[in-house]
Amino acid sequence: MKFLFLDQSGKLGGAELCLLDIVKPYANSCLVGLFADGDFRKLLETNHIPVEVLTTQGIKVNKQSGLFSALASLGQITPLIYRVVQLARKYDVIYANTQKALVVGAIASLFSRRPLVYHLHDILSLEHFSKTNLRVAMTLINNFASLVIANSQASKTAFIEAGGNPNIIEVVYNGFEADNYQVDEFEVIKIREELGINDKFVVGHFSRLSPWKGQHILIDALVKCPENVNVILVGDALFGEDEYVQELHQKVSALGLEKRVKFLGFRDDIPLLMSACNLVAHTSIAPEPFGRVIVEAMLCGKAVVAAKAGGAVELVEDGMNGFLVTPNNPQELAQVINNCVDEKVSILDIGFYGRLDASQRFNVNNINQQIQNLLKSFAINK
Ligand code: UPG
Repeated sequence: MKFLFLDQSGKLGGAELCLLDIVKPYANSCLVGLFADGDFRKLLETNHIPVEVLTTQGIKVNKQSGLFSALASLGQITPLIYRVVQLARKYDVIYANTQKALVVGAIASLFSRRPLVYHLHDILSLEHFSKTNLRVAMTLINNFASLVIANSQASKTAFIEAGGNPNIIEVVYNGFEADNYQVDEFEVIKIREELGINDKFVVGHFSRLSPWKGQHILIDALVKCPENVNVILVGDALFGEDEYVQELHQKVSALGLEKRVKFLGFRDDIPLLMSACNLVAHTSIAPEPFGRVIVEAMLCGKAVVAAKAGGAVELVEDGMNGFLVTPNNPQELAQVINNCVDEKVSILDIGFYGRLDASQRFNVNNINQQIQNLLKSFAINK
């Protein structure tokens, strides 16, 4: 079977990093079509995955867009749809990995008569999407997708609650190569020195800078922690959240935390930076669909404290392989951080168990096998 994978982003978000692992076994029988150029294209090329940037014109619709901009964007994407229809005829299945890829993929599936698989990386609810976008997504999925792969039970549940067809959806978690998260202890000492955090208790936050990822919650919690607790914020605004970045900087200055909070921007050495932390915080204020960072922290042997909602609840067992706190509650988050600083809980034990647990549950080979089995049985039933 030959696959045409579609993804709207040239940037490296969680959906793109997940797709990279999924496409590897299909390197000889697929094409990844992107709707923007960027680092994702380069990473696919480095991994010898056939990739083509299908348009250089940005699609000006986001998760909160209303009906007007959704309709206006249709004109914009007509040449792209035409190109995807042509391409799809050379492949057996269209696999859409993002919401804009779903829109284009659904229309292309209709004209090329190729089945559509949709990888759902989102919680389809009004907390994340405008009413229009939600309605468009549900209509397209229910009418065009033959299979939906949800990244967590939480994403599946939200899909069904939003009116999605329960007979077409299966849960498959993101997969990870555990060896990629083993870091030389010497490198860890070096990076802690470089960052000037040698003698600090370091809490790391690893996400694009975006209001719903809740970096501000960690900053608010930091005020309630002792001086030797420092924060590193790893990630950048990927999708135009520049105002939020400014707000974060202003907040850090207003609270006099400049020496205790470091903005490191987007980095490609996540395992090293995570290994340099004492604790990893995951502070999304809306339910996180899956939460790659949580699993990655576990694979680095680090305790993780995560907001208790969405997919995070499926990944973290409170007190066993991490901690769960009420979302949007800096006070509770500070309490957990302070317990870890005071060694009231053993973050080493939690990190040790987390690594063991995550390397078994999220093994990339097993996960890829699950996806391949789904795609195979789906092809047989077609
Ligand atoms: N990351 C970097 N460099 C940085 C910051 C982050 O490589 O500077 C990585 C990070 O290690 C992680 C990824 O970026 O692997 C971000 O993952 P996540 O926050 O989970 O992804 P989202 O971009 O929010 O993507 C969506 C869902 C998320 C789900 C993911 C995969 O929101 O819940 O885990 O898709 O299904």
